[in-house]
Amino acid sequence: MPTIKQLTAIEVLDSRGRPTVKAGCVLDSGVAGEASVPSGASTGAAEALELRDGDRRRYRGLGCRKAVMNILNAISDAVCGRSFDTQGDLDQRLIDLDGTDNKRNLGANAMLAVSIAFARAVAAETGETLYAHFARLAGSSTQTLPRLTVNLFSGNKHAGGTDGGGVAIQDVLLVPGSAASIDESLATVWSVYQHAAELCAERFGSPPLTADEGGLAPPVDGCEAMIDLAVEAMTRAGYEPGRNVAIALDIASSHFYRDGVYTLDGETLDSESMIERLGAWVARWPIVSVEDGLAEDDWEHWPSLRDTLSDHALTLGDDLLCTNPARIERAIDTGAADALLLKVNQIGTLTESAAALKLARDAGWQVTVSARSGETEDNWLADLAVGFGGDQIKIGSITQSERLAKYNRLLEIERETDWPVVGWPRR
Ligand code: 2PG
Ligand code: MG
Repeated sequence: MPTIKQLTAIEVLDSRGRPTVKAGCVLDSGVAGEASVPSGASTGAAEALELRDGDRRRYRGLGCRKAVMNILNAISDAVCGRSFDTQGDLDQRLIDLDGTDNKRNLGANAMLAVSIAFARAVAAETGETLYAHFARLAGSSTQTLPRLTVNLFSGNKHAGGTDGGGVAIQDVLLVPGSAASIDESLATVWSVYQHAAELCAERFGSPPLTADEGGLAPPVDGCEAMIDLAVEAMTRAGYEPGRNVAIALDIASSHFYRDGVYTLDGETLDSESMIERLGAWVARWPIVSVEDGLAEDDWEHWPSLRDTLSDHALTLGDDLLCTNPARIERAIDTGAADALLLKVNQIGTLTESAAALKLARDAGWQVTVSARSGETEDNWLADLAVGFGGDQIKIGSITQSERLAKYNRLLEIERETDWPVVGWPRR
């Protein structure tokens, strides 16, 4: 039974240069594990609270010293010298100690860093790979690798917002559907990315800026032009859109929804018109997944969105669900979605994330395991996506080391296991 001897914690910086938390967990045996946690920019209102210092003189209030001190004091006092049979026991201890509904006492950043550091330490002690350990936590026996969904173009919150005329939707992603391996998927995506960058340079006179996750942020005239450009890049790269490579969209529509209307590239759409628009998009382009097509509090219209998309694409809930079992249950009961975007820092512990996964699986949903727009060089997400048996993984683009740490880890896991990439999503 693993006994925690000591916890360590420091503030480190994420890929946007903002503070985040790194924790270490040393077991009595001397074996240790470490983990850094990511941070979102386009966050859902129902996410667990990421504890920030609020001192405007330091990192404009974004410092994580309080979260670090919570690990070194309150959490250490509660767990050091104690044995925890399972991850569930440790996580429950953290949840009880926090005692709030959104982890605002200890901070989800502090709690998740400890939760994953403990998992890493236990996996190391038992000699298990981290993905096998995560599989055991989730009760998953799946022996597949997740299909990649890779950020090609970005808009809105990941590309400087829309005030300067930026595109409303957040991400246009490539899904290398016919690639049989992670290796082939990456080579396919790389080729389309290069052609897209060249196309942008030809069309706009200069290479495009890159967004937070390394996607290109070209000055296109709206969302539809951005999707068209993605299709053109695929064709130029020699792929057949819809056969070799498809598209996933993160509409992130909560961020352009106010007072019951969506402001999409200057147009004002009510919920029905927004659904109609997305329905037209999935009929026109090879789109296989639509994330947050409606806003997180537009619950009433989500079932109709799902009905409209279901012949073509997954109705994927991110801000809608926030990896929160209560919200997922509501979505299952009302038929609001058919796929879960799973981000462990939205809920704050591995055990609750595994509960979210189980709910989605029991309902027959697909699952996309996702990074955040602010990431670190830590690569546990790759092991999590494999261990949890994710159908898709969303890490961002293929140009920045915080993303590549995870892609490279997937390559290692592929080499080690030789497991196949899961089949084409739905179509
Ligand atoms: C999303 C994520 C990742 P963020 O909306 O799906 O792209 O963004 O981490 O900023 O919430
Ligand atoms: Mg999203």
